[in-house]
Amino acid sequence: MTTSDRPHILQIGSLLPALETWLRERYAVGVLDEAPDPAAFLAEQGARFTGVATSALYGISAEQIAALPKLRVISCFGVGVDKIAMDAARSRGIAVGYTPDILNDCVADTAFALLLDVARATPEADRYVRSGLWAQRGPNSFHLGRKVSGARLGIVGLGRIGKTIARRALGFEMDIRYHARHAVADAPWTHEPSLIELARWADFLVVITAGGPGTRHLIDAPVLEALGPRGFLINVSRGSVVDEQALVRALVEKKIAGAGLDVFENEPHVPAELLAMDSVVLLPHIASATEETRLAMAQRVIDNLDLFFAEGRLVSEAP
Ligand code: NAP
Ligand code: 8YV
Repeated sequence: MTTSDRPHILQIGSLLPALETWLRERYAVGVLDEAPDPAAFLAEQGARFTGVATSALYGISAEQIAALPKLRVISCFGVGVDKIAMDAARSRGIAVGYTPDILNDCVADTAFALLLDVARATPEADRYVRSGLWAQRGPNSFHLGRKVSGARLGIVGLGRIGKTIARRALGFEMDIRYHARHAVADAPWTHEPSLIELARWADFLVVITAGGPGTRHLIDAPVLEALGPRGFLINVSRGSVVDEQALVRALVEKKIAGAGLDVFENEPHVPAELLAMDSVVLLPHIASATEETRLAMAQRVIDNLDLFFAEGRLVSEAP
């Protein structure tokens, strides 16, 4: 393919530097958020793009898709497609590629990091040492944590990542149950059709459903109430799945014991109450963020585009 034959790809926002390099080696790339007026850029140049490279964080809106009349493929860096206007893409027969499975290990590892951190209060303990309080107050002066090994783990969403989290939990000899709309045929763990009952039973409730309107505020005040004053919430799915105001109230009123959060309703903004609490551990949406996994995700973004432009199909097509 000569340089002038290259398909034109619209890059929605900044991506992993290696991915940006690989895109430019293969395609004619225009970057939407580098344009001084992105809407004017789309109106003037939208008709030249046949592909889009985006991420789970940026997605692509129905309005943006409408401004790309020749668009044939969207390749997303990430597995969550809640920010991609899937209906608008489907109605035009636009293929949507994503990066499933590649990130299961790292997201599951992060869920466990958060779970151990909240149970054993390791970030708070680290602050205790650094602030000099340990030296001042002496041995055994830090409060006791909660035991993870053998505890009850409730998983909300037993998909690719949920199953990987469950397998991690076997190593901790945890008692595992899960909630999803459907029982998973090949899963040896108990399916709990009632989310409230799962929360009532669990010591740790780990949320790893898809995002989007179908799961908005699935974790609400009654679920948190059921989790109870000795229960911990971990969220590595999407901020939208948890009613954040209800969560803040539950934490302030000590209706739950603590929370480990990688995702928030209005990223990168985190409610001020959470920033001031020792009972929460807060991460900046980094569950998949290792060099190995992010590079593998970038490779899949490229592979999806390359295969689409060569053969009209994708390595991983979003359902
Ligand atoms: P997946 O294989 O599609 O699994 C999604 C699970 O959610 C399924 O078990 C599904 O089961 C369940 N679910 C969907 N709607 C539900 C509802 N209303 N109530 C209860 N359960 C529901 O997806 P995955 O690859 O494991 O990824 C899951 C999500 O993790 C992604 O969509 C993304 O949002 C998030 N994620 C976050 C990060 C991060 O950086 N924090 C990284 C990667 C992924 P049923 O259909 O039977 O209900
Ligand atoms: C993002 C994620 O892709 O895969 C997902 O759904 O949320 C993450 O892995 C990542 O934050 C990069 O945008």
